[in-house]
Amino acid sequence: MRLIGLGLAAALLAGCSADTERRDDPAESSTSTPTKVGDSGRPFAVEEVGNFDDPWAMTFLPGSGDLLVTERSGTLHLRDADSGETVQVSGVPDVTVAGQGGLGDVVTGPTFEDDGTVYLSWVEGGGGVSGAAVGRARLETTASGASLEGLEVIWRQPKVSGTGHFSHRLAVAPDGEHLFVSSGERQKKTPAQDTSSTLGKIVRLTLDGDPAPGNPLADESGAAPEIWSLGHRNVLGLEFAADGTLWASEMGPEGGDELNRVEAGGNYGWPEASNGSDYGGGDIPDYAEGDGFVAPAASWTPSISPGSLMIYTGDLFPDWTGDAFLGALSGEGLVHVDLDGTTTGDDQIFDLGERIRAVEQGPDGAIWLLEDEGSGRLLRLTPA
Ligand SMILES: [Ca+2]
Repeated sequence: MRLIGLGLAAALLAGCSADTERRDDPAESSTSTPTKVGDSGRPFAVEEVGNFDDPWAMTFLPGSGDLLVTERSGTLHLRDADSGETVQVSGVPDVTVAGQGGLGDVVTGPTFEDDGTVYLSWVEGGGGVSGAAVGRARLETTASGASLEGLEVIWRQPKVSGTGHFSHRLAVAPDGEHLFVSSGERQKKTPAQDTSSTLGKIVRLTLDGDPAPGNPLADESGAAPEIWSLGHRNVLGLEFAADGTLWASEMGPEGGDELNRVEAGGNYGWPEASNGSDYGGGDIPDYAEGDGFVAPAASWTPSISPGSLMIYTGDLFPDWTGDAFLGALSGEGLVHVDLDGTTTGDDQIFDLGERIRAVEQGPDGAIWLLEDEGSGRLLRLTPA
């Protein structure tokens, strides 16, 4: 494992040394173009089971199998598993809708079946600055509707100018004691390497939103104690595998989209290293042995724009158990990456002809997708 101290030292050294030490050599790149699979090659049937306005995230509720769906404009829906009907959930916080921001992720807490605890993320703004907030509430349902009760903000991203790269994806750890949040670099680049800032990081919190004890920089003077890993650009997928490994999908710049295995204290390189380039062709060194950065387990050039990540644990698609699935925005499909524990194998993209914003596994092992923007269909994939 590469530690933060080494990563920063390497970055500083690289900044002072010749370009030849950090060359951008495609031959050394692990980047790939996935095999494209059209309609006829799909091992699944696609069924439309709903429709939402600019949906962003969804999560299935333990027990009932009902589905919560967020819309970026600030609406939360609850879809009944049996009838397929949806109700609007009241008590959602006011959100700032601008650029990539709005209502974001929703996940259930580890005690959901006892107390209805859910976690949400959204963007707060005002005075020309904005940032993501993470809140906790209880979902209460009645015969006629649903509401969020006792909503409290438990963590905030620093507020800065601009409307991009909030990330604000949530994942509850399998230990049931920690909440992980991806905190994007807000298109400011350099904060991702600044350990005093939580921008460009994945943070690890207690379920109350405090910095979790034992975080890797907790004893480092001036460092943000929430930090779990750094050097991230825009992590829009964050998911634990059954073996407890945390995986993250990350939007690269022009090319260089990534699937990363997230390690405590790992430095993932942005903006010092990327298998992509700056928009317009500006060079960014590829990951290279000895650069102090954790290279991606898989990366994609040209971009697929991964907006979400799911690790499959069902048995409806037995060949896919343990594999990673990414919803591709510009790639307009579902990317499948063969995962064998911590090692990635072949990848393929199922061409769906629409930007895919969210991917989740349903209670019965079906794969559920949400299309992006406008009238986004909710799709259910089952074996063909
Ligand atoms: Ca590069």
